[in-house]
Amino acid sequence: MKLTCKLVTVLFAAAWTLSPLHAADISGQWRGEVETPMGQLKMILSFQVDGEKVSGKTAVDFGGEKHESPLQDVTLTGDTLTFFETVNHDGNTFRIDYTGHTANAAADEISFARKIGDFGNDTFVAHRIQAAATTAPEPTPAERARANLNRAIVLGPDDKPAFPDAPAGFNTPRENIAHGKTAKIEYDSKTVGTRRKLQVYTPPGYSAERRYPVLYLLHGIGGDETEWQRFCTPEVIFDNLLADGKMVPMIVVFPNGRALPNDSAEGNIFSPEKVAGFAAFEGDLLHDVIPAIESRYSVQTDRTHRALAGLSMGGGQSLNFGLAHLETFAWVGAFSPAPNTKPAAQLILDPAATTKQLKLLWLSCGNRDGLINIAQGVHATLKDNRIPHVWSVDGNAHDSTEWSNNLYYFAQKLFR
Ligand code: FER
Repeated sequence: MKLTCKLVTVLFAAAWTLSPLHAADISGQWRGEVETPMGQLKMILSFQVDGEKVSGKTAVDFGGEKHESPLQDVTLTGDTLTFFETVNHDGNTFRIDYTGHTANAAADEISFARKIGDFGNDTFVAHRIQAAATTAPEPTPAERARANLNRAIVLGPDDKPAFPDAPAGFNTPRENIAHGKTAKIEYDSKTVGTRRKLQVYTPPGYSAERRYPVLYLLHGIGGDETEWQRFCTPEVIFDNLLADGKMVPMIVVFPNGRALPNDSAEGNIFSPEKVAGFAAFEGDLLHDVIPAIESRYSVQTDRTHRALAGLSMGGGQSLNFGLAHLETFAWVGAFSPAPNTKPAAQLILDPAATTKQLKLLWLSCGNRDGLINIAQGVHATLKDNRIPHVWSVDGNAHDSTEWSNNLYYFAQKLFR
């Protein structure tokens, strides 16, 4: 009896190991060399196996031209491994499909066939050059966040500029025009429980005799209430636009969007605690910043005279808070929005109401910005729901040229 039991167990175990449905261990790094009509392509394939889930990436060196891309739809069934990658070459995006035969994976060998778009096939054998680290260290939130910045960029047909680069001199100070003032202000925040700083631009000739619309302009993950001034000289852009009669006189408020008792951009700016401060700013903005401004400045206080915009983390905040509070803001702008942007389905709860209430929704990103997938996702959802918006993709990266340029055009559209 005991023996039979043991025999059954042994047979079972043997059947399990031999079963073609039991996938081979493919984790680790594999090197392959592919002979293509255009020369030799060297490739490192890396696979991570996490239970049933397999993920990976390719790192390719093609005659000195290097690129990395994530593997998509990695599936390992029996001895067959399939996945694809999307490659961007000379402005064209195409798909490479891989089929691997893994029967000899235990001997560190996988043979692959590739199908390159609609125009080619080849085969190669990859050899394992490094086994998987037995305990892959979990990436820290900071590493995960930074990795996001290096994502492969895939452009779609809509991803084009909506306007040219700002004209020469748009951000050059001019002597012979009137200048606005930028003041440093403090306010008591019930939300954070501290006294907080912000900056306020008032246009030339600001007078309590009239009431002004207000733009709240938010900074990025490494910034604070002074970041826009360090990056982009917004006061110069506004003074010049006003002098040329291209902008409605408005007050522009630069708050600190990290609503924490310690709201400095020092230390690990990607830490979950610091990032959480950007979400908490919703309460500070609505309940503390806006009332402080409206009690001290001569401003119009209805939704059609309030705009919310920002760069990167501030772009994500503008979408998250602006679209959730159309009773407060009718003008919303996101320049290079960051991964703090809520999933698109959560941003647009009621497409018809959103369309009806918004005066302007502005979404932009540079086509060299590794975060562009965030803005692309928002654009796709807006388009699916037929929500009118500006979608502009130009040739910049995640940089101040991008933000200055967008501020220049966005400011001209406001409050008209
Ligand atoms: C991230 C990558 C970038 C992220 C935030 C950023 C919260 C923000 C960048 C910026 O504000 O410039 O993964 O996660």
